[in-house]
Amino acid sequence: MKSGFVTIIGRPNTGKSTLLNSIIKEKVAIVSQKPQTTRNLIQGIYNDTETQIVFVDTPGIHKPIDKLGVALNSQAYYSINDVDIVLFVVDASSEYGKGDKFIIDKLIDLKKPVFLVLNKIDKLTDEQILLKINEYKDLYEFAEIIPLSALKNDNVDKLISVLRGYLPDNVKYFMDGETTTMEMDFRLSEIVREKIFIHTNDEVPHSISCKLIGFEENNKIAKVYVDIIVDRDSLRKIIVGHNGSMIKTIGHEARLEMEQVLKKKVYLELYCKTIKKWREKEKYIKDLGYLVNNDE
Ligand SMILES: Nc1nc2c(ncn2[C@@H]2O[C@H](COP(=O)(O)OP(=O)(O)OP(=O)(O)O)[C@@H](O)[C@H]2O)c(=O)[nH]1
Ligand SMILES: [Mg+2]
Repeated sequence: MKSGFVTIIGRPNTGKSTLLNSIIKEKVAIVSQKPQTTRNLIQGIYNDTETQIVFVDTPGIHKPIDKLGVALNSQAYYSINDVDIVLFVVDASSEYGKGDKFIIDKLIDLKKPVFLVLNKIDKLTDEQILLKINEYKDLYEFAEIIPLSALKNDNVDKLISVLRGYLPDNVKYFMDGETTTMEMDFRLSEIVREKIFIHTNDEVPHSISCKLIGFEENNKIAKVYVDIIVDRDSLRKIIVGHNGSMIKTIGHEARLEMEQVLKKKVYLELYCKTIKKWREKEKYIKDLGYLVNNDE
């Protein structure tokens, strides 16, 4: 029996949450085509007969433009120091850039194994993959370099088998069958946030937050009430849409996904509220759960 904690870090949009879901074989983290989707540390638990690995998905490290951005980065930094092994995920189909260098600099003097995960290799030829490995191998003393495709689930099993050799512990932290430590409140509000990320553009998805404000259930049906918080009144119009069409689409898609997670019928009510400039107010950033702890 081998076990340990592994964090998944990298720039926004490199496929960290997709990788977590692919490893856990369940959707525990929301995913979108837009950067800065993940805002919290999200734990997923991988189990097989000889291994238990607790993976921590993190917000993409970026140049922050508001207090929310600072809080997101600080969660990723916190997780680096809180685990046994670091997976640094890059999008192998994009150019190595300043953002990657910034992260590599953060890893200098880190006395734990760092794996480089070259993700999105489904977009590359074998030759291009080799070129990428060569490009990265001298930038840091990576313990391992693993090319894979999180989306196509290609070579993800290899990552697990290589990780096994680095796990430091031999105790189980969680019961078999447990796939995540995230509370259902959080998972349900995140489903709504994902649909907003998918259906709105520009600053809109980054300006909203979602919070579960009510939950009741019996054997047959769950009633779920979620607040969509926007940071200015003009965004409420966009979220509601023409004749309520946008909020209907968001609600419909979110409800279908909640029914899969809860395995019962769901009645979902969404409310849109304004908290002016919440992304600049530490009180709300904390209240909405985007801080690791009071010291961060
Ligand atoms: N082609 C391809 N696309 C991928 C792969 N992995 C992830 N993606 C896509 O990349 C986009 C970003 O994926 P996420 O998993 O949300 O990325 P992330 O790193 O968690 O992003 P943040 O939470 O914003 O930091 C989505 O559109 C994914 O479908 C992959 O292996 N191949
Ligand atoms: Mg993510």
